[in-house]
Amino acid sequence: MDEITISRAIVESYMKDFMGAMETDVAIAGAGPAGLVAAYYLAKEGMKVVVFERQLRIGGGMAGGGMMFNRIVVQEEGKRILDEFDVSTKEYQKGYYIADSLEAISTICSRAIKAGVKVFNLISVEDVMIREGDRITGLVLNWSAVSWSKLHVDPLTVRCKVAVDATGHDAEICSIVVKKIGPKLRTKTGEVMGEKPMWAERGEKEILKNTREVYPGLVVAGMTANAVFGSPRMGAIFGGMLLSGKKAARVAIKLLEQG
Ligand code: 48F
Repeated sequence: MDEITISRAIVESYMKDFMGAMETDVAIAGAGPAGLVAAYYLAKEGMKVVVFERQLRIGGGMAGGGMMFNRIVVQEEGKRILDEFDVSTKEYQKGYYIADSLEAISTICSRAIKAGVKVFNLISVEDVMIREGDRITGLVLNWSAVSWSKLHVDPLTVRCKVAVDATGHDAEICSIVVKKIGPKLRTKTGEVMGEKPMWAERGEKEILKNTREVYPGLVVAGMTANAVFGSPRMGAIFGGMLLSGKKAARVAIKLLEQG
């Protein structure tokens, strides 16, 4: 056993993937359920996809289920997506299915990676690149440890044809766009309108309509979609996150086809 060989293997293999991430079809911020589901369906269609996740662990809010009870609930349409991923579900009551949140998120992540998605954890998206007449053309990255340590270190940039903001409740990429260039999102106010109080049924209904291109080259998915368009949160029902991820993939593919 040679420690230097182990070190070389890790650095070389990582760098190869990181270099590959410099130019992609779709770059996704956030490896929560919405981001990972979007990534999976994009990769399945042959797109080159990368996901950048701030935290050490993937999965965002899914692993924690509801109030740390590690279970999630999905409705019929959400169950169909879990079936596609081969995640087990049990009918709790007509129209309500329960799944183990750890099985769900680990399986979704595993299937995404096996489909060709490159997931980079411990990297935060801290800015965007806007070119070609008001269009997102890339994401600006830094090690999460840099901001956690309150260091000032300049970032690096990756180019993408389409970016997806799947950063959850804080809609971080959309907020960055508004902060940097003003209220130019395709919302009523042009700004991030902010998520409304818990209303599971409305939140789940509106998330699909809200999952769309919110600025040229930028698609919103998951809780970000509801936060940006001012729709309610929905708590520990996760069907909307899965359906939104799948729709975000369709929206991104359409944008890629349009060129
Ligand atoms: O929060 P998160 O799980 O968002 P989601 O996929 O799902 C929402 C549900 O978990 C739940 C819910 C269900 O009804 O409401 O809350 O929409 O995952 C978002 C991920 O993005 C990461 C963050 O660490 C989390 O894992 N993230 C946030 N900001 C950044 C980021 C950033 N600037 N760069 C990289 N990753």
